[in-house]
Amino acid sequence: DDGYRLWLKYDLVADAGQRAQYRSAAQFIASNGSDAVLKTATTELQRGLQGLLGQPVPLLAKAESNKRGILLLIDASANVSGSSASRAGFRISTQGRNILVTGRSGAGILYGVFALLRQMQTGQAIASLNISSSPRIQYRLLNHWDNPNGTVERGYAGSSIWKWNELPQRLDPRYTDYARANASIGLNGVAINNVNASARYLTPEYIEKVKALAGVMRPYGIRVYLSVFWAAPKVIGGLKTADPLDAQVKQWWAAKADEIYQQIPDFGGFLVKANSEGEPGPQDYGRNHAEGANMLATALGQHDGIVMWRAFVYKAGSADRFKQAYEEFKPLDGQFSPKVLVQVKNGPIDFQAREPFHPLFGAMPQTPLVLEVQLTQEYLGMATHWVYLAPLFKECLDSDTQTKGPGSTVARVVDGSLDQHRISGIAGVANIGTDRNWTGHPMGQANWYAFGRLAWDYTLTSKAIATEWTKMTLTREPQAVATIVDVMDKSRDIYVRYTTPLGLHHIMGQNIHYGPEPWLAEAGRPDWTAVYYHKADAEGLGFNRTATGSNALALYSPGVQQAWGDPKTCPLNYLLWFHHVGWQQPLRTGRTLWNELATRYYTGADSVTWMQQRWASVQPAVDAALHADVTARLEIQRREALWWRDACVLYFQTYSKQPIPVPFAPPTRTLAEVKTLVDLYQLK
Ligand code: BDP
Repeated sequence: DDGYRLWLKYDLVADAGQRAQYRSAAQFIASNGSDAVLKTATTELQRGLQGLLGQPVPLLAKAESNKRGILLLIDASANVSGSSASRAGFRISTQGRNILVTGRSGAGILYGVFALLRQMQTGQAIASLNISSSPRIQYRLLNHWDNPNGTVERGYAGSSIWKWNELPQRLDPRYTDYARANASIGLNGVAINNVNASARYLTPEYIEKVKALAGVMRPYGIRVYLSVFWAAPKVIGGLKTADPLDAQVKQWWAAKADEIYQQIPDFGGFLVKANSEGEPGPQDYGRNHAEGANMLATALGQHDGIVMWRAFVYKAGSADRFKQAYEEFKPLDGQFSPKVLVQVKNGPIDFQAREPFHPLFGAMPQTPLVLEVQLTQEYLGMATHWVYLAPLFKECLDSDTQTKGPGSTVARVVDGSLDQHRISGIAGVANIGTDRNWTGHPMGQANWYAFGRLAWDYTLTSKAIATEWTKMTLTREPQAVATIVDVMDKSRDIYVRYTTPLGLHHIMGQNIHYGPEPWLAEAGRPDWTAVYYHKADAEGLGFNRTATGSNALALYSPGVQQAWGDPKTCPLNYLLWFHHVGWQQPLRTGRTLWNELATRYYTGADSVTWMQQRWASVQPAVDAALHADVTARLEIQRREALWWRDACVLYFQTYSKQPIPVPFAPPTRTLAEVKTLVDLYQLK
């Protein structure tokens, strides 16, 4: 198994009794209408059933009374659960002899078909069905950080899947397989290029290429979006300025939007990184983010598109990077046009293995906020460490901002229900590329899958999603499924333990963001170093963000401040995010900070051995090539967990001056030796 088929394998149902039941329930497919997405649904159902049942299932114009079959019906008044605004919901029900899939649109039916196939892929009964489901979040996007030259920023699975040199004439079949995979998990949008955007995408030549891609996505209910380069009017428009209040600039963008919509009538809109990490933006002209975003919203005019304006900004100079996005954006709440959503990363720094939720969630009630998470494992071991990310996503979504009393979760900010927003969105930075198995690490597929499933319904549990995925992708053998799901479920906590326990953050290798480099003290800016964040000294460790420190804690609601503000009661997972704690300070665990820290590094690294053992035990139930691939990656992970452990305990020990606690054996290499390892990765 080369992994190309992802979770859409549709292999023959092995259990003969179950197969017979499915066969008798699916003797034909009948559908109404000529909607293009409905047609996709019909084809997909035929394809899925053919594989699962091992026999072709005919497509009929209408139900046959003496047979049992599956009816796909677009019904504008279909009774689907959830928000009445959603056209994407579906219902699957048993109606007499038949299974009926209804939805208010072709897309609804398509999602229903994938849900029905999933029932069979995971071995559920289909005798009496009553499933109703609607997406909780409206715009569910992947963000590709792909460049025109085929590279992918922070991509670890090969090159970009978009072959710009071949477009628009040749459409790589992978585009269709990609669209299909996204649709199967409920995603409905794709921003196809890097947020550090090239202006080139807005040239007529590229718009034609994008149009060709949009043509592939459309039958799967997916809209295409572009990341735009703020200074495009200057770079490709020949204007002298990109000032959002300049009449010519406004006109240029409006004309550009018209040009795009003429080619791509269902174009989704713009994603913008401005005045961030050296990118140009409205502030270059003394304007603010709202003035920039609103100008683009106006340029979209009557077209059905949106602007997703990123809040990932951190100006050099202010005392704590943690606070900078908040300081720039919070005052603008209420100033954004109705077509604008502000896109906020899950945490205040940058996709660390664990972050407290971003303080902007709950703080901008008048602005719809898109939650941005990262599927590509920039800070989580790239494509060699097995880290299942659903627990990370859930941790953020389930966090209670308490801004409107208890239960004001990030999820309810994002889905718009907390503040009654008309539009809502979620974005995942894609982890796919041209690698045959799409994601490099075979287990990375689960992160793509889990993102889609949570974007659709964030109330699903990480374990339930892992179970579905494992059954569809790896094995149906119950013991193996349980073992794999258990490893997945614990994998993220294990990664945190051997890299950044107790709330440490941003102590990774410079630029590559791989491996440990806690001693990093000089970089392009102070907030790109490690010492800026961990603040180790003779007394202790951690960033004091309470009132006696940077006071970033004050950005949260009083309830959250209370929960995190006292080092004695602050959850240990966030401790060093908010407190500078003495090395000898006893923690709730009964150990001192130093002993707890060392214990976590040691047990974390040892847990990788546990992962290896668990994975070895499922060998008979999993494809041999895939099993060997993961086994090899786990060996690398084990080696690198030891690298992290040794680097961090030896380095922090130079401050704590404490011995490695029993029963752990001190590292057999010196700090100087470990320090050279990161140079190998950075090609120094
Ligand atoms: C950081 C990445 C950088 C991205 C940036 C962003 O290191 O490559 O451009 O985020 O999100 O995580 O804009």
